[in-house]
Amino acid sequence: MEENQSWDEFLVPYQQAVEELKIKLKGIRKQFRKENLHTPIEFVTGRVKPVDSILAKAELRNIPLKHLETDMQDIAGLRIMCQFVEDIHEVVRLLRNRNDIKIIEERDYITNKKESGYRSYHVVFEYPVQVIEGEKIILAEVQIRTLSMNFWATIEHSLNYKYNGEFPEDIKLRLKRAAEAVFQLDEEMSQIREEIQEAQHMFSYSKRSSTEE
Ligand code: 0O2
Repeated sequence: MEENQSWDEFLVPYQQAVEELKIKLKGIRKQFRKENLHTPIEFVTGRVKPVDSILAKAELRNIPLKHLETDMQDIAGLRIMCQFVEDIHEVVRLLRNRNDIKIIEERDYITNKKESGYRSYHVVFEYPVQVIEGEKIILAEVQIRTLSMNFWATIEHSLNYKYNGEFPEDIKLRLKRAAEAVFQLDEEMSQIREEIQEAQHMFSYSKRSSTEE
């Protein structure tokens, strides 16, 4: 951010990027549904980080305001919610294949969950935005998670506000237990899905062979 720049001015390309990316990511969902295929994307949200959160994070991480563009990767933030853990990996593959974004970092908090119990897959990428002055490349972050991981993260995030980041030990423990329950739920759902798919496969196979007789 330049010294004489206003927040409104600074945030214009980020707002533009979030709006464009929401449309593009929702477009993936539409295409899957049109083809009558299981869509790996359940829903998409996006936001530009509020100025007070930018300032708080900059102070916490010692990021000078003039380095915001390069050092704060989630001013433009998108979230993709999926039904199953397998869908998260499918979404990551889809993102890697796009040529309108350039991935610069992936953080896999699914395999390596955070100390808090937080699980999600983060992809940081460069995205070109067309502004009046020409093209501006900004950084954006997309967080990809299941519906249940999102449920946990949303509640933990709002409790964080209440406790100002300092959870009492018993709450911390209960949140970790809740995160474990979310993990078990996702596992169970994946297994149920696999069994349904196998049963459908066997059903269509036996139907085919009976009509061929
Ligand atoms: P917001 O906008 O309020 O969500 P790190 O150094 O790893 O702690 P970094 O480098 O910013 O942090 O990257 P990270 O962890 O990949 O991404 C940070 C964002 O991930 C957070 O944004 C949250 O959205 C989410 N996140 C990370 N850890 C947790 C967690 O324990 N609980 C919840 N609910 N969300 C988490 P911000 O900056 O908090 O802002």
